[in-house]
Amino acid sequence: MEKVIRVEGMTCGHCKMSVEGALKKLDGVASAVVSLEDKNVTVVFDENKVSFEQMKEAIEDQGYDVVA
Ligand code: 9UX
Repeated sequence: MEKVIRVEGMTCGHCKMSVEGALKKLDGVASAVVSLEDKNVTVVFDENKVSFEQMKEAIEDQGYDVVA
């Protein structure tokens, strides 16, 4: 499925790479695309393999805040 997750604190291209990279490392995440303008990341994932909670943690581990 596809989900748009709101993320606070991403401002430059390196932030974008950090968040996308951290999500893509998770088993079950097929793609992750950050929009700096929209302050979100669109994730395509297999909900049987990865949970929202795991994705939230991966983003927070990079130092950004997930807005519920
Ligand atoms: Mo760019 Mo993002 O210098 O936390 S990496 S703003």
